[in-house]
Amino acid sequence: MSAILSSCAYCGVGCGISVSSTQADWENVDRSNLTLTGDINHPANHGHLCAKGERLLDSLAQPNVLRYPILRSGKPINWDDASSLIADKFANTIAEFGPDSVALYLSGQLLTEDYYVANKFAKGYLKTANVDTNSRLCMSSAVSAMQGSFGEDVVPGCYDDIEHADVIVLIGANTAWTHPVLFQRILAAKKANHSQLVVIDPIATATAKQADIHLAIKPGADLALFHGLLGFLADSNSVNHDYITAHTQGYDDIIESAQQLSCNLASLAKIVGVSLATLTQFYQLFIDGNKVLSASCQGVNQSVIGTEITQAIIHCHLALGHIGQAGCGFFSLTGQPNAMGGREVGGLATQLACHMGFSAPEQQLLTNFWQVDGVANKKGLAAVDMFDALAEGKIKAIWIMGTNPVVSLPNSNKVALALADCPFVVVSEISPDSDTAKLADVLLPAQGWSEKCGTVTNSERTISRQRGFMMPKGQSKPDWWAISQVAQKMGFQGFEFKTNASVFNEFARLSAQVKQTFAGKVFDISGLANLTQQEYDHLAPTQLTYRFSRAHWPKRFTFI
Ligand SMILES: Nc1nc2c(c(=O)[nH]1)N[C@H]1C(S)=C(S)[C@@H](COP(=O)(O)OP(=O)(O)OC[C@H]3O[C@@H](n4cnc5c(=O)[nH]c(N)nc54)[C@H](O)[C@@H]3O)O[C@H]1N2
Ligand SMILES: Nc1nc2c(c(=O)[nH]1)N[C@H]1C(S)=C(S)[C@@H](COP(=O)(O)OP(=O)(O)OC[C@H]3O[C@@H](n4cnc5c(=O)[nH]c(N)nc54)[C@H](O)[C@@H]3O)O[C@H]1N2
Ligand code: SF4
Ligand SMILES: [Mo]
Repeated sequence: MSAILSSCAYCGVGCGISVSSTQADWENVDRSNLTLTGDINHPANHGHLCAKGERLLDSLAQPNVLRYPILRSGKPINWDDASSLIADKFANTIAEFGPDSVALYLSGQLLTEDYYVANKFAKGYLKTANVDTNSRLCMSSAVSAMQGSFGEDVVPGCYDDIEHADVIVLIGANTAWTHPVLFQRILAAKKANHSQLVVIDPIATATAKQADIHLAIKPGADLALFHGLLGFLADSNSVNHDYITAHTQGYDDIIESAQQLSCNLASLAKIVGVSLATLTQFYQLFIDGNKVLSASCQGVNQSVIGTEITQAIIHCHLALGHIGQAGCGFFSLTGQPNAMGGREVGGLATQLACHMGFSAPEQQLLTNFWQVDGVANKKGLAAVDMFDALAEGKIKAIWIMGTNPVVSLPNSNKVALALADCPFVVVSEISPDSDTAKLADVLLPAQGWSEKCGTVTNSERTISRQRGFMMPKGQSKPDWWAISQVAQKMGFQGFEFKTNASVFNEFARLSAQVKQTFAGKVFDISGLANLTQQEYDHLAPTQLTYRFSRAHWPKRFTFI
């Protein structure tokens, strides 16, 4: 019996799995010889799995797998011709209409290696930052808030904080359903440590039903709730002024408006939509519970004021000086298995790789590292704007990977019509049946979860290996390989990658260079640069640690 360790593909908890086979030979392994369990040594789940993870092997029986590249007419085409066609169409479109007439729309379900190569291709070679991802739909509010408050998209909390917390506050998150293994851990910690669970959600969800306090607030009232809490912390002399003076900026600018809310708690309770007793019970618990951990998800992120709400939550922790200490502070739950990895390679239209922005020195670093004549010099179009530009005919060629925007973006009819009218649509998929795949001029077969190899980064920024254990079906290929083929056909040098390890190494070397050049950068995977193939193959889950302590944090945190 031999086992392969990999990761669950379904959510941002990022559980480790172990797939065992009774067959000695992994090549041509048969599904009936496989068993799947949780990886007891993985720090995200310590062997636990939820119902979805336990049934991962059932997904292998997918009825209609895409095996070969095909054209819209249904005619099969070989990879060589398909990549030549895509290269020609992208090159001609750029020649006629400029770099911003093309776009890539990616997915938090891709691997970090796929994401890295896609970004390099678009921002370094096509010279457009029109590269966005479905992670925009879940994570952009949290990203902007952390960039604003901490100076970089860095998540202070981690799963271990759950056991150290006295109070856990879930805001806009139905964690019992959407991050079940983490929720079981919260319930276990609650039982063992008598910690309190607060759930803030307009609906009495399965999560809320397990809470000690459920604040069934009005939708969107989170902003008033947390801004009022900041005022309450000040009113009750709980604010850590030494910390604020030494490590933050902007407190004085916002505290007055916060206290305008907290000075009349009865009217604040009305605005928020809860009773005065519930409001004050929660506020008092935030002070009395020594260590408070707040975690938010889509009820906050998908709000039009999601960034402001997230910042209001962070402000309360900053005011107490409770950031970067065990068991307290802010934590952002990511939805997709690799939303975090995508953010790290710069998978959003609004950033460059390794948490860089578009300043001249940051562009220059990438220009030198990739040995190109300049990179995209301004932000590109974010998801919704990208599809608006598509509908307006401004984007004339698009490559969609690992996501089904016809279903998942708002205004789906508009998205479908825009794709139908777009002169050239490429879709990389594992299935020909998705609504988006049906609109592709060229449909490329991607490798599915059981076949592909690379890395993913979970909610608590642990990088884990995904390891394929099934032979890829038909001519399906890794997404990074497909992009590299097209890039080479366009005459670009720098896409001669032979393995996923070589892609990862380049990314890690870039991180080392960024860290060396910009001393204040917190994102740092330089320790993983230059892994040998064997080291990469055996890479154990590795967590990026950010030191938020006074000694190590170079920037001031900001009240915005
Ligand atoms: N089974 C399953 N699990 C999944 C996924 C899946 O498709 N299926 N998808 C994964 C992905 S990509 C994501 S992003 C996550 C999503 O994970 P969650 O965010 O936990 O999931 P949602 O169901 O969107 O829960 C959002 C909650 O916010 C509440 N809410 C709505 N408006 C407000 C508001 O104004 N304020 C507050 N405080 N709450 C509000 C809603 O009532 C809801 O309970 O799940 C991940 N896990
Ligand atoms: N109404 C409504 N809309 C929503 C949401 C909501 O709660 N309600 N939630 C939003 C959120 S948070 C999210 S994250 C999005 C999710 O929206 P999508 O990203 O559209 O979600 P999926 O259905 O998971 O689409 C993934 C696609 O990738 C394909 N695929 C699977 N594995 C691979 C692979 O390895 N490579 C490639 N190339 N393709 C692969 C699958 O066949 C599938 O078609 O939806 C958003 N839209
Ligand atoms: S909690 Fe998420 S990552 Fe873990 S087994 Fe369930 S779906 Fe997979
Ligand atoms: Mo999501």
